[in-house]
Amino acid sequence: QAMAEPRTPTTDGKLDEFAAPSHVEEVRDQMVAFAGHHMAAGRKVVLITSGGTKVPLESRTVRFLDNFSSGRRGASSAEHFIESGYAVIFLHRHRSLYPYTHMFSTMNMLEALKFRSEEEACSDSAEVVVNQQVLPNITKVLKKYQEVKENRLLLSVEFNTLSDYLHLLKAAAQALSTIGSMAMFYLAAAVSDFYIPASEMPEHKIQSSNGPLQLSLNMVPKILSPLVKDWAPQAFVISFKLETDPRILLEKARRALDTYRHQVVVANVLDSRRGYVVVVTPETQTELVLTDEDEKNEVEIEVRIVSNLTSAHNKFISRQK
Ligand code: 9Z3
Repeated sequence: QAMAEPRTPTTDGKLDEFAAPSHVEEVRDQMVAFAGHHMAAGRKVVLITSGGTKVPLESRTVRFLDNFSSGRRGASSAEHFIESGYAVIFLHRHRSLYPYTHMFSTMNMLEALKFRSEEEACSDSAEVVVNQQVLPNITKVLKKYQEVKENRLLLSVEFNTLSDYLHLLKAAAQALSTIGSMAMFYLAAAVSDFYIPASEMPEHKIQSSNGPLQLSLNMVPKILSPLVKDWAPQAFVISFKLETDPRILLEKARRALDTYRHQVVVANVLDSRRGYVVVVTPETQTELVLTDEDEKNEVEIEVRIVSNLTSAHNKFISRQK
């Protein structure tokens, strides 16, 4: 039996309740220039969102609600999109995982460095080099990173709060509407469904001397709705659906497609997200799975996700023509 759910408010896209970051116009101009440059070179552009949003409880924020996402999905996908010929706008949570550095994120930088020679170690101007035993594939990654930088294939934009995220996503959608169906949205960020409106937020730190804390949170309006309908109606749009209960995953994914009428939902369960996802479209349902063999060879599931979506995007573009 279908669950009854309260309707989530939609938005006409005005975002009045959310404070815009001061640099939003500047970022929009950068994104317009980026999209135009790559469109002229015949390159498709994907906007990737990555990492979790932060919802402050106080306006001088000491405490906040966070959504879980390490940013690994987004960072790894960015690399595979670039490998497939896309230019990438990487809209990510400050300090979440980043393309090309994400594989080194757990390492201690000092463990990867050594003095060129033992004698030199005493001098302040000693030359320091990378210990290739600790970072065996560093040359390959560095070469790739520099190539990407030189060809300006990656535009990095950061967010912290839910408000930043909403305004920057809107700006990105407006910027990418200039390139029509050549644009893809890959919305992997974990976005809060709840927030405290500015008018109800205390300015100062909430005091525990006032006793237990009761929070009342508003529903965040569904940004996917104006994105698909108004801001970038020609683009190829993919949202992600995250659940912890696998029994409701596919139903929720289908419901999202029905509600927002975009092209694809990638459905995943928190615990198995690294090795199993389902790519859901109105007509199809495709399971992508990593085998034990894949895991041994350190294959990332993002390579399969990106390959599936880039071919779907190509078909989408040729149908528009
Ligand atoms: C995802 O489902 C991503 O795949 C993960 C990736 C966040 C699980 P990591 O960053 O994890 O590699 O650690 N993202 C979407 C999450 C989300 O909030 N989706 C909303 C929902 O499920 C819809 S937009 O309701």
